[in-house]
Amino acid sequence: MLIFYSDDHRLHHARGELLKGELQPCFEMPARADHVLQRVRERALGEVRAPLDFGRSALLRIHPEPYLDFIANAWSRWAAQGNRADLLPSVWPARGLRGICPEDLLGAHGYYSFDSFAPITAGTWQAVYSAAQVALSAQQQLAQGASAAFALCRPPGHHAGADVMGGYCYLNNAAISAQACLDQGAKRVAILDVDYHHGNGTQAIFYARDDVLVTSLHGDPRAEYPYFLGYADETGEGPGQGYNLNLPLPAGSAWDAWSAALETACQRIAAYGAEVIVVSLGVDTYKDDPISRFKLDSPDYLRMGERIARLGTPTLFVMEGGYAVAQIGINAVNVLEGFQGI
Ligand code: SP5
Ligand code: ZN
Repeated sequence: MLIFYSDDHRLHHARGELLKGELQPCFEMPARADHVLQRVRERALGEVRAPLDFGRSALLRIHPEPYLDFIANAWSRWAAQGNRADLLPSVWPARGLRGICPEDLLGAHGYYSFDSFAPITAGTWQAVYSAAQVALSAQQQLAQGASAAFALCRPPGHHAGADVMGGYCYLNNAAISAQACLDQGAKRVAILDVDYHHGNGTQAIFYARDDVLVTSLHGDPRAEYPYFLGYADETGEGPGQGYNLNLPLPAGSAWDAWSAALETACQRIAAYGAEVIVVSLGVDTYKDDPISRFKLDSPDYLRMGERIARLGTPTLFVMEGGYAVAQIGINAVNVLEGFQGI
């Protein structure tokens, strides 16, 4: 399959994230994409191509213009105030506060985020813009008849809502490409989110719609980030009622339990009659992931790819999380090799 990748991901390299009361090195780092790319090449998975530039219009189908402008302009405004450190939010419009976007940058960053895990650096906009173009370039391959393509996106996207960043995510690459499929004539698109964390942004974007079925396997939000979405009783609303499927699993879940949930998701996708599947491919389900608590092992990712392939539907793989950096390439590429039946 074709692989799309841009070096621009390197432009986003934040100094730290808040964990246990301290600023620690970011788990979401450039080396992640390097390892995946290296493994893609080692295994000769397919040709690696630079993305085309489709401009802002496909991004605007998911994200409102003021949100894009905020990300695009925040750093220059911040630097003009004499700042050099990352812009990191710390105040949010929670219950009892008003959702009015303030003029002040720290306030505006709080308005456009839901946690402290989406810092803005000098290169963040270029990196997230290019990641979205990577996803759109891979999507174009499917539109032209390919049975699969891999968008090696970084930063990831599935926590980003229409106008809210968080969880290392700014632009929702999977949602942008799912919408592009619809805009080019597909009637039913399914998203299968296998990242360890619930894809709260993706769910929120499509929650009231029946043209995108969102399915997600993830750590139970009672115990796991992002905490405030991802319960099994979230099944969609209005016309979207019945088109959201959450499969939360307890900490410690290994392939037996995980693959049973995958079976449930795949059967739902087959019943839906999806014309395209967008896989939010996070491999932070791995047993040695530093921030996650599932127990998948590297060969399990081959089985994962095989099961997805059995749906017999054109599939776009979009890179999401995975923080066991040395194994991320093996695990992500195993899914793709399992899919291809290598
Ligand atoms: C795309 C993606 O995978 N985003 C994940 C964002 C998770 N950030 C919050 C991490 C909270 C970590 N709790 C850590 C326990 C470490 N022992
Ligand atoms: Zn994750």
